[in-house]
Amino acid sequence: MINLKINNKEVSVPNGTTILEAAKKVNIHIPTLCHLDLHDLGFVNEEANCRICMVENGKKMVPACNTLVKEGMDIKTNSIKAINFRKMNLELLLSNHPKDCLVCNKNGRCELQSLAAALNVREIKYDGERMTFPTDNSSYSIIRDPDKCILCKRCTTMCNNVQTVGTLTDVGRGFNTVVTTAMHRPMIDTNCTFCGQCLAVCPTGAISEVSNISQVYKALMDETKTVVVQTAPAVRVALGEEFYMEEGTIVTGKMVASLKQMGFDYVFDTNFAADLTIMEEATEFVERFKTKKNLPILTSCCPSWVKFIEHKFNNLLDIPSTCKSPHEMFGSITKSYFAKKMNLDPKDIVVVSIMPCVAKKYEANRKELSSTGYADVDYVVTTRELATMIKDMNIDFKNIEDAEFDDPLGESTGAAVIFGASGGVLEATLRTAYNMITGEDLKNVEFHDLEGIKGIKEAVVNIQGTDVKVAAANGLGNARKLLEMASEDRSRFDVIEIMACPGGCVGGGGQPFLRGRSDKLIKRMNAIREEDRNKPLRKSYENESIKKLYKEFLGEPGSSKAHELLHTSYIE
Ligand code: HC1
Ligand code: SF4
Repeated sequence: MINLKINNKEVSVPNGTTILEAAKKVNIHIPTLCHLDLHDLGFVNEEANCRICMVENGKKMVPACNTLVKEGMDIKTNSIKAINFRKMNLELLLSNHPKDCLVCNKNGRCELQSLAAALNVREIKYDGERMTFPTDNSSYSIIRDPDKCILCKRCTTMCNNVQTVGTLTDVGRGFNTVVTTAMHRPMIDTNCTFCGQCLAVCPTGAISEVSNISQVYKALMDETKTVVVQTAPAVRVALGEEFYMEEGTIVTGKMVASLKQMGFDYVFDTNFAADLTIMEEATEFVERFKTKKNLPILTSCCPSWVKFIEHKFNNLLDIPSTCKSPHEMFGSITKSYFAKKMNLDPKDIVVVSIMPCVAKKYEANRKELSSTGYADVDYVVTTRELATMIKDMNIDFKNIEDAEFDDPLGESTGAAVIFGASGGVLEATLRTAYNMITGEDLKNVEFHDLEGIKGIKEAVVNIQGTDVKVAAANGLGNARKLLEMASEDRSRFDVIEIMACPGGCVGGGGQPFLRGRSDKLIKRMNAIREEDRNKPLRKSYENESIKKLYKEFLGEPGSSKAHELLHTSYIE
């Protein structure tokens, strides 16, 4: 053990500990900016280039985040010298930063802004030359504004080391350094999967989502349109965080009530379509499993993951399930079945998806996802954007009385809600596949090996004497590992679930920012599991509205009508 003093407190920590970690151990806060430690999610940014965490070590100033403790050190984190150093480094950063905070997309959520407030910066002393680069708003999901970049490299660490996609890189040296894409290509023309994880860790407004709020407001004001909204499983366990509610609070009723107050004509649930997805996907799996063809089947509801396999493993494009993702299925069912039921012309229906994800914006714009001749989904709004809309409309979210989803596309089972947490789609599939294979109801519906934030989870489930080998990966780096295993030995797994974001959709790029708190993710996952346990029905085939949909409209799962509306193909 190493013994040292921090602000006169005796500390004893193992060799190899940084000053920052040692300080944390004795509850001494040292401000940081580029540093971000989410090691249980496989992410640590150790660039040490912002110099905000400078502390006094005897006569020297050192960065706390990458200086290892030494025996007998006497560290002062809050001396006037340390504070002035920190402030000066922040002022230098601000001197090369736009001053449009009042209208910045990150206003109120920016770590640079919070730090300037916390360090009581009142003037920007150094007003020298400023670098300026064009903004990239070529994609449907992400806007990059390099002028707001502080070169913390969190995004490049995420994109290269964790997601292993390799879209973002830093080029140039010193003052001319910029984070960009290869050959400065617009994002839309790169291999970016739009997972939004770079955005989720960006401390400033340098990477942000494309907002669809104004299009939604326009649709709500258009009296010729019927505006239908659906909400993804993971939104209801995170939205409350934007209103300072306890993390993991389930706010389904308040979310529905707010959407009704905003003026949506119908408030439905993506969970309904998640049950539908299970009916189609389990049918597909059982068929492939019986014929031992095209295994392992890969889940296809995560658009980033789909783009990843299209770019990086296109030799495996015969194995993803052909099912559209639930929110896309929802869109095509709304513009066909529901339109017919309500005597509406699909051209007059606007489908809005509230999603924890920015890749869903890109997905909604994939041309093939338009089974009725109109885009299945018109606009995608993230959890954060929904919070902004609720605030825009002065809705008292904390105190609004709960409301229920509308019928018939609002009914769902517990199998649907667990889609929002890694391992959930797999578990939901197994609950229904078991019934399809055996004709019996599965008694113990929880597969605990598939729960939690571990990057790769494996399980073997015995169905009528036959082992079904399953695995789930969250994060694209883990997906890559799992796919490499599956490529080497196609018989190793029968079903694989992949979600591009940490913990699954609960950790999506459109969710409230974690700001270094991976425990928030665990609380959201626990809330998802709780919502499942609270549901009277927990298997998709028990959903009465789904049974009715097949009876009245689709026929059997896997029918030609179901294929026309609910399945898709992939781009090689
Ligand atoms: Fe997801 Fe899905 S679970 S992809 O993670 O299959 O975004 O929440 O809506 O479509 O249902 C996201 C979440 C979501 C779809 C479903
Ligand atoms: Fe990389 Fe994902 Fe960001 Fe695209 S969205 S640049 S893949 S981290």
